[in-house]
Amino acid sequence: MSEYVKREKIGEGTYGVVYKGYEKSSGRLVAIKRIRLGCRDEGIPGTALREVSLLRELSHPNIVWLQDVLLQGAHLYLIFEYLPMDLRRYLDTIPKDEFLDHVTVKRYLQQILRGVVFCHSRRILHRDLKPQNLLIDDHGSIKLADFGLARAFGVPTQVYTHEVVTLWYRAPEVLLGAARYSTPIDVWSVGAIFAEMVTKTPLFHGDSEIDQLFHIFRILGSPTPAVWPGLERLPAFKPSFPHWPTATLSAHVSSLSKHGIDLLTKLLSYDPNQRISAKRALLHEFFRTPCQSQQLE
Ligand code: INR
Repeated sequence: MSEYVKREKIGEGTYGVVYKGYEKSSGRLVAIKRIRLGCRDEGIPGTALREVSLLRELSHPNIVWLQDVLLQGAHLYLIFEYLPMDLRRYLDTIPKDEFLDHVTVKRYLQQILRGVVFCHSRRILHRDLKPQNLLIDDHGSIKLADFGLARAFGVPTQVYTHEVVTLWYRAPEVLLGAARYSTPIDVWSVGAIFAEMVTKTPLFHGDSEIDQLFHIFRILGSPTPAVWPGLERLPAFKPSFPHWPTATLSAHVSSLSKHGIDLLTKLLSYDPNQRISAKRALLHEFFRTPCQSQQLE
């Protein structure tokens, strides 16, 4: 850590505190994530360290770069590139009656999907994509942070400060206890984030796993084995779940264009096997037009 200077705390991630800092040699700003390891002699499991080290090779314009991994005493320090803002904070700075313009929404969504495709093509899942770990700069770039850490450390139910982990971006197959899940879980999160960029409000804001599931059911209609084969075999599925009628997503994102609604619907398909992949999403008609105005697209 002697090569870096740690300054103020800028965040509290799932695994530890994030500080702003800089690299002494270059003066370059960095984000320093301090992860407390288990008890003194417990140390970091070798597998976790190997997982984290692999993330250093994830070099892509839409992935926050992990430039260094340092083990010091009871802490693991992850040194990341620094970006001045996260998407959650940015959406919160927009005045009440104003919204992100649709050109920005489209450019952000495209970049988010490019970052996701890059990770998925390397079989790395994010597992916890949300506006708080999408970082933005002053030049229109958006980058994914926190990628791959879930595999190294697991997704806990509480962050280290006891703050609860948000369920708002969690895919229904995860909420229903699927034993095996894959890349579609991140695509679902991207869909929920897309809607939130349009409205500035979380699309599904549950406060428990069942409440989260029912928020999804109310907005998309309750899933049936017809749209989601195998649904009734998922561990947490109950035939007694309420049957909300098939609903129209468009009512919740009314300013979105026809192509936008179509893409959002495909990102939020119930059946993970039918859900569009991040790669295919980038080929969707929605991205064929740059969209000049809110009305045009
Ligand atoms: C900012 C954060 C700016 N930049 C909060 C923040 C407020 C304003 O967390 C952050 C990060 C950054 C950050 O610049 N690089 C990273 C966060 C994370 C990784 S993580 C890298 O993993 O999401 O906590």
